[in-house]
Formats: sequence, C-alpha cells, structure tokens
Amino acid sequence: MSPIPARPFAFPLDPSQVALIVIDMQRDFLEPGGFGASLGNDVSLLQAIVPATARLIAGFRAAGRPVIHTRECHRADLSDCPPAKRSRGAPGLRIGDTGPMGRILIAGEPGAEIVSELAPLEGELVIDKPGKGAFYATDLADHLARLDVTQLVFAGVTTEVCVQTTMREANDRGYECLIAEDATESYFPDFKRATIEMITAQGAIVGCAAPVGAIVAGLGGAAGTNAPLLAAEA
Ligand code: C5J
Repeated sequence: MSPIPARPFAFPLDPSQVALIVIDMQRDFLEPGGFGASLGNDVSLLQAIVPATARLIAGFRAAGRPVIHTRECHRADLSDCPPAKRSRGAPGLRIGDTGPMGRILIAGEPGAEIVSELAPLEGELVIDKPGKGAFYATDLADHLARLDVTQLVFAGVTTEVCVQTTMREANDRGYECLIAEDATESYFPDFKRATIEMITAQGAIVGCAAPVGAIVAGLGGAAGTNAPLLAAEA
C-alpha cells in the first residue's frame, strides 16, 4: 500500500486492490457532430484530456490492473431510452436521430465508439449503459465482485454527470473512490471544479481526488493480476 498525494488527504492506493473505470470517452461526447455538440457544447474541452487519460490507462495496464470502459448508449429500438431522456430540451439532434457519426448514442454506431486513442484492448471489460450511472441497468457490480477489488479510480466525461453519478453509486456500494482530476472534464469548467469540491468535501464524502501522475506513480511496480475480462454488453 502506498499513500499518494490527494485531496482532501493522502489516498491509500493499494496496487493489488484497485481498478480503473473510464467513463464514456466516446466520439459522441468528444467529437463534432455527436450528442455533446448537438446540445450546443464545445467538445474541444473534452478532447484536451485524452493524453492524460491515455497515460492513466497505460499506467493501469503496465501494473496489470483491470481497466473498465463504459459507453453511454441505447438499443437501436430505443426500448432502453426513457421518453423523458429523449424528449428533454431542444438539442440539434435527439438520441436515435442520424448525424454525421451515425445514430446519436446508439450502440454499434460510429459515434458510440470510444475514441481511437483510448480504445479498449482485447479482453478489457466494456460496459454499455443506458443511464448516467454505470451501475444502473448493467452487470458492472457483478464484474467488480468477481474482480475482488476494493478501490476504484475514475476518469472520463463528463465530470458532473456520468462520472459523478457513477462515483456516487460506487461510494454507496462501499468502494474507496478516487477521481483522476486531470483525466476528467466537463463542457463547463466551473461544473468540473464544483463537482470535485463536492466529492472531496466533508472529509471525502464521496471520495478523493488526485492527479494522473500521482496515481500512476502509486501503481509503480505493482505485481497485480491481469484477470482477463470479457467485453460485456449491458
Ligand atoms: C452526459 C455523460 N453528459 N457521459 N453524459 O450526458 O456524462
């Protein structure tokens, strides 16, 4: 166990007990023409964290620790997309509509894929999730139980929506949670700042926050297991 510099206190990172969850680093959120852009957002903010996220993933892979990827997407017939989710607001394109990267947020479409720089390796777990939280309507909890991990590091987008929701779900399930603060981003920089403050406030009420460099250094030399993980569709 190697405590790493973190907020609000050093995080007791245990290289034999930790897994990484990378949330929704999909073309639909990071590239022009996708879901994020259809809501009027500047996607370049999210693209900026790709190099740091790649370093974090590389650190987990080098340490032989599990890397889990999630994708927010829906079935082609939209049977898992509540009308309230699809109809809310006035986006340029709604979930299921056809855009330049195929149908918005639909499993199997180009836009729903993870950006090529962060593509899952063969055998890494990929969780397709219809909600903002990765535990909702997926088998993530079962996979984590099988992996026998107690600590989860979170990265991905967006900080205040799917990352925060999933981190809160994990916290309620008893995991020690850590957010990689330079490997997560929001379309709204103030929301990212506020989310990390909320997470770490009150003695880390949801979890701690640390930079990628500290997390990767803390994993250094870990002789962890690299249990093969089957790609899973939720
Ligand atoms: C959003 C997400 N922001 N992955 N999804 O709708 O955070």
